[in-house]
Amino acid sequence: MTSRASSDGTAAWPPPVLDPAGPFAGPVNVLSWVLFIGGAAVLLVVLTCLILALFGPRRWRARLGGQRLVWIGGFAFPVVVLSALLVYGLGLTSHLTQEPEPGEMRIRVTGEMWWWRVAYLDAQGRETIQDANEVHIPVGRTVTLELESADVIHSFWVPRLSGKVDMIPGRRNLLRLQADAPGAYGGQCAEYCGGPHALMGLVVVAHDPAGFAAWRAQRSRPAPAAAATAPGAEVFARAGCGACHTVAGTAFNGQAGPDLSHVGARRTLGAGILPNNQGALAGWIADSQTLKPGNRMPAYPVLTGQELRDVSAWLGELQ
Ligand code: HEC
Ligand SMILES: [Cu+2]
Repeated sequence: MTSRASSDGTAAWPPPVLDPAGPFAGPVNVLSWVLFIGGAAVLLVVLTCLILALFGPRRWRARLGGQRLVWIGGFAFPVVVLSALLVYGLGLTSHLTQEPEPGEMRIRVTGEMWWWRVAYLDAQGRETIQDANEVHIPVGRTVTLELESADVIHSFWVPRLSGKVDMIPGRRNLLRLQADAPGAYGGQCAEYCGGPHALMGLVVVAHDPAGFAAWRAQRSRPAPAAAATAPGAEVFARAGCGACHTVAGTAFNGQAGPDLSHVGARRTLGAGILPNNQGALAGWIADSQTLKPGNRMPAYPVLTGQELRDVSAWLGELQ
């Protein structure tokens, strides 16, 4: 089994589902409990009726055997209860998927088999910062995600920060989220999308306002161009990694895989499945097919130990 990136305290795995950490996750939590408790109460009543109908006194058995019960318990009750729950649920959660208010921060997250493409948008909706598998937000502010898919249906789900919304090819779905406290919040693709679907995780990192401003300033600066002369960069070029990966400030501009311009700063590798360090980087590059079977990056058994050390050291420095 692959070890999830939880042991180093970056983001709890699996992400706790009934532990809201923001104003959009709160109503989902309330609705969940209403449904659990309501469902349990109905089950209890149904089982009681069943036991009475089978083993109860004759008078009860006669009553439970009549047509009246079918009309009331089998028709009127479900229609009333389910309609009420639908209206209640929609009222409680409709603001989660509203259009963003003017000035609200927007981030586009695109589901890919089996990772997440992330782009921060400016006020005009143009993509500014590019990233992958990690979403950075400021604490206490509402952020609207534009959820899209590049291939099949995925589902974006960071349970502590908001609800769960499908990412559908050719559509743009909205989901708002907000974190009350700084920290790393785990997420998971929640719609079966083939092969390594269960290994398609992500992390949302909430920064205090100053930390977020620093993060954004650092990401907005152009990358230093000299990075491309290191031995690791030569391995990267020789092995053809640039066909699929972009590294800002170099000629590598592939689009098929995650942007690696700041891969060294990520908390995880392989979309949430491994804690990020140089050993994990080297292990991933040598044989990601063992760590995440079926993913779309080939294994590189041809690389020597030295080449793996060089390329992983170089990538680790891309902060
Ligand atoms: C055919 C395209 C392709 C090539 C060539 C390729 N990769 Fe990848 N790479 C991917 C894809 C796709 C992923 C995402 C895998 C996943 O998580 O499902 C990935 C993931 C990664 C990651 C993890 C990124 C993250 O944030 O999780 C690293 C690091 C990486 N590749 C490095 C390399 C290096 C180094 C090479 C060359 C030796 C290379 N890749 C060659 C497609 C490619
Ligand atoms: Cu998915």
